[in-house]
Amino acid sequence: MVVTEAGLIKPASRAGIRISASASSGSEALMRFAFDQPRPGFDQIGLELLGGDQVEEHWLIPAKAESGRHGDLRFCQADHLLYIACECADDGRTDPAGMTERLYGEILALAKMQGCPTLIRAWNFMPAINRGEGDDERYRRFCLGRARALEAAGIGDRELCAGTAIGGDDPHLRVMVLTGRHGGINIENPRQVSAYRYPRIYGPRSPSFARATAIGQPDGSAFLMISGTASVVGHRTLHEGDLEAQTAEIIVNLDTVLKESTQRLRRPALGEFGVHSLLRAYVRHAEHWPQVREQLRSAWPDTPVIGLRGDICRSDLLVEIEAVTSG
Ligand code: 3EB
Repeated sequence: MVVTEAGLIKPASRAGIRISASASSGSEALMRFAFDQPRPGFDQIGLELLGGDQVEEHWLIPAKAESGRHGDLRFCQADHLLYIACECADDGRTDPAGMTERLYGEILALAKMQGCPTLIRAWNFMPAINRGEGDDERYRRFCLGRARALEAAGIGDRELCAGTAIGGDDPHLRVMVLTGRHGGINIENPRQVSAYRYPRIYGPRSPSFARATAIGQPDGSAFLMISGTASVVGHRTLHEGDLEAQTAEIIVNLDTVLKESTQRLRRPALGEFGVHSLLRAYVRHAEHWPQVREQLRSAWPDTPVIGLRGDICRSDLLVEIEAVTSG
């Protein structure tokens, strides 16, 4: 993937991706998330929906999509994009490192086999993410398994993608990955140390994700996927125990990623979220959702938001927000 002098990104596929709150005629769904209730054929993330502007998320593509199964993996492929999802029973008590390494190994092998080996976006959900002390914390063990699988597949720090890792109460490890024949462009946040360079104090292997990944659209615009973003500056958590301050810090972090993307990709339209964007907020305590929603409404009044109850992967973090936008 190349950004030319003019800031143009080579399209990731011949068809463009669009996110929508519902199905739409003329487009096929590459990925669908239903947050409110189990619905056949929809991907569940196993978190409680707290509210917001929509109850489903459809990632649509104007191309024929073909679905299939491969062992424990489900996949959907359209044009040069491939979505792979899987869920594994996880009681929240066993060490997730081995299971994560195996699952990621299978996902990366399938992606390669299907001709879409490059990571574009990943989500990870698991129970009891903060259980365990120090390096035994389940999130840290998950990071170890993921890092080993990526390493075995020859995927380096430059080839990571935007990510989310959240804990919930549902007893499954769920991994969802969007890959492509061609990759995207990764954007880091100048206020934050890249997660893949976090120091040893956060675990035996650094988290394998980029702060954001952009892919080119056939019309020359960019589709930007921003990772789960928390109140982290440098590599440290800020505002422990203070919801309002953590949310304000996240808003600054998201704004910084937008500004960085605008400059790197030379697309002024990426500078602000709007009606065409979508925010997903994960809050550790359900009663915190109204406050987060209010702060997001003040920052970006027109932007749709979805609120979910989830545990953030550092126990001192109360809220994390991911985003999709285009321009
Ligand atoms: C952080 O900034 C918050 O391990 O895939 C955010 C998004 C976080 C993704 C991951 C972790 C992950 O470090 C944590």
